Amino acid sequence: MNAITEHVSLSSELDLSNYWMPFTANKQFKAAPRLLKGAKGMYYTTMDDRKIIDGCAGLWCVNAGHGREEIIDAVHNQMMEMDYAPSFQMGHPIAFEAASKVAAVMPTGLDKIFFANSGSEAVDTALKIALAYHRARGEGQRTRLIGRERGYSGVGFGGISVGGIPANRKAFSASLIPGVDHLPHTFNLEHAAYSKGQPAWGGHLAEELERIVALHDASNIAAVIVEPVAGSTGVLIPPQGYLQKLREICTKHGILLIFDEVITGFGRVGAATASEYFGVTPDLITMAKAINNAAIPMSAVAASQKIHDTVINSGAANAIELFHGYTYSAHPAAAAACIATQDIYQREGLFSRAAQMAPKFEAAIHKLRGEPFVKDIRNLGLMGAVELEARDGAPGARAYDAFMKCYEKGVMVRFTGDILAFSPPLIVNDAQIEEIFATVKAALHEIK
Ligand code: PXG
Ligand code: PLP
Repeated sequence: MNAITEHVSLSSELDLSNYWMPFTANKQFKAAPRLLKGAKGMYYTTMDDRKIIDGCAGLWCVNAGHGREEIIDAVHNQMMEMDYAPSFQMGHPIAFEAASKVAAVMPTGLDKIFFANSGSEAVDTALKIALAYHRARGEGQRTRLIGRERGYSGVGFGGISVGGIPANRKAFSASLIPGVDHLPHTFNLEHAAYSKGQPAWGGHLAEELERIVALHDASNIAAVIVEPVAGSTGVLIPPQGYLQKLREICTKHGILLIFDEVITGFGRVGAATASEYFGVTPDLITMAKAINNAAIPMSAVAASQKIHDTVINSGAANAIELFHGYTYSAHPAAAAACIATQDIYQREGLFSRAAQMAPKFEAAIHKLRGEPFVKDIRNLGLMGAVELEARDGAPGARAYDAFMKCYEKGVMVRFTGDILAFSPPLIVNDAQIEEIFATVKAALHEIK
């Protein structure tokens, strides 16, 4: 026990000193901890027995709502049957079944599923598949990768290299993978503030890809990776025509297009995938989080048949074709949770429910226009952001205060910089949407 932990009135027996928390202001948190002990449906329960409505589906991942008994039962039964089995040179039926379920909701043609355990691993996997593919087809010099400013692709060395978040890269700058360029991000306050859905302005920014391709020559470029809608950096919606243009340019130059759908996959935008929603099919899709309602760590890459077959047919009949995989790839418990989750999505029609609720969500979030400090609001499907004016000399402080006020008032929101982000479970109802944004409004009136 240390001095900090003795102050924890909520949990006097709990030692907070050993757990080094991820992406957390550890000193600040441990001085005033926020501890959750339960979750069901749309709500968390705090240590002091308050109900908190979940405005962000955990970290954009609990799309079917918390504590789904079908998932819990499936995991329990699987663990009783077989807790673990290797996935290297061995198989278990549930892994194949999970792959079929996932393939069924991917865009047509993207039906080869490689499992990993986090979005970051999925991104590393997709980048490696892209390199392996070009090598297998005799273009091994295609090694360059193109990401985007304000992109988040996880925290592996691959992900932070193609990602475009300065803070995530700064300390690791000398060790980023070489040969990466970044497209400009597409957010523009002057031309696209308060856009509902896709901004009309900005499609031309995809042309920047031609400039990068000209600089290096297409023959050296393996892949472009973007989030169809950037989540982490504050819900940046692709301008009209932008993704289509990226697709065209990639196709023209033989460059693979990877959509990082770790957040947008499984209903978030009101369709199974953002690819389907926007009508743009990439060559590879990364997914994680809602793949199994975040019940057990799991992620995956969906690859086109062409990519898969090219790699698979490059080796001898008895040789491993892709030297890649994780101890827990297709872990039986994660696979069981995945199958049960996909069944819930289908049975309850949650992807179309998200599409149905989207106009209500849009109306409710845009009602915050004109409230204190609000300088932009943007939304698509069931994801949205409210950007606040930063406090002079203290970037992020105002959003943190708003987040804390909302939490005190019983609503969980996310904040990144001075942006509040919202992504409720797809089971959210009208009253809960109203409650989330009414609480944010009240909070904005109480902060400085
Ligand atoms: N790609 C994208 C597009 C993501 O959003 C990752 C990769 C990495 O996934 P893992 O499972 O390695 O975390 C992500 C993750 C937030 C937040 O609140 C976003 C993520 C994770 C945690 C918090 O913005 N995105
Ligand atoms: N480090 C060591 C020493 C290992 O033996 C392994 C896997 O066998 C790893 C790292 C990678 O772990 P994982 O497969 O869980 O990614």
